[in-house]
Amino acid sequence: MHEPGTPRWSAAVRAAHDALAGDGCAVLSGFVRASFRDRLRAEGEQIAPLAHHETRVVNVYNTEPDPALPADHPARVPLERGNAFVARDRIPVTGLIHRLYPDPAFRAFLAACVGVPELHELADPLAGLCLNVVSGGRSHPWHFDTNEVAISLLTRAPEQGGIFEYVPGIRSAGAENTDEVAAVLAGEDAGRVRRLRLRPGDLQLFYGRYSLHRVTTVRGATDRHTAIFSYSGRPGVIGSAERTRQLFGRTLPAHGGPRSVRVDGLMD
Ligand SMILES: O=C(O)CCC(=O)C(=O)O
Ligand SMILES: [Fe+2]
Repeated sequence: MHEPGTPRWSAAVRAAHDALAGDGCAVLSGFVRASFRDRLRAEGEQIAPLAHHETRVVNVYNTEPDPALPADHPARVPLERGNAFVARDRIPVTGLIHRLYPDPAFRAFLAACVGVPELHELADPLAGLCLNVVSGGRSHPWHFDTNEVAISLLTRAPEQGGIFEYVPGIRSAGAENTDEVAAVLAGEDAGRVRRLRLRPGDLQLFYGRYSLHRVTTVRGATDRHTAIFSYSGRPGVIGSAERTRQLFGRTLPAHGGPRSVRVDGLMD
């Protein structure tokens, strides 16, 4: 990562770029060296109690469904969102994930993998970097992300369950494809669903805005932890006050400003 332009750097970038282009997802196995994995897990365990827990019934777009929509529209399918986020301002700046998030070499590497000139940290003091905590009996249900690209790093694996499932490219900037989304929600399109059992230290790059995805129910006493790194091609991105309150249970003065802009006209 710190040797841009070298043959190994270029090969790693090419592999991730090809996987993203083909499957909407790239996994860099063992991105975090084995000697750092205990510390990575322990740092996550230390902050996990600071997560905002608020189980809510949501839909796949995280919107208030329009009552005029037909009953079988995917926006009308209720899902229980049971994951909890630790916000950036609760993550010590000395922690590994907080050092990685703004790191210029990390961002340049990711930008090259994604194929964009630059990736900026979000200006959002809560949402740019989070720890996603999924406890036993809970899941992070089917959804689309606001961001085009999601970068995540598993820091603690559950004993059972907690599988990352996704359907690559089920919608595009021009088409919601609600029939197929409804079929996946109804469990009728299992053949299209891909499954990833991530290991601690694996870095995942993922086109979450266009690929329907979820984390299945975690089983056992070990909560599943992932660091979620959010970037944008534009500087200055801040989440809306309403969405921020849903995710973190609070807002900061920064969230009072103008609404963030989406790259398309899709529901969310
Ligand atoms: O924790 C994960 O592996 C996925 C999280 C996710 O999809 C999200 O935060 O939007
Ligand atoms: Fe997501």
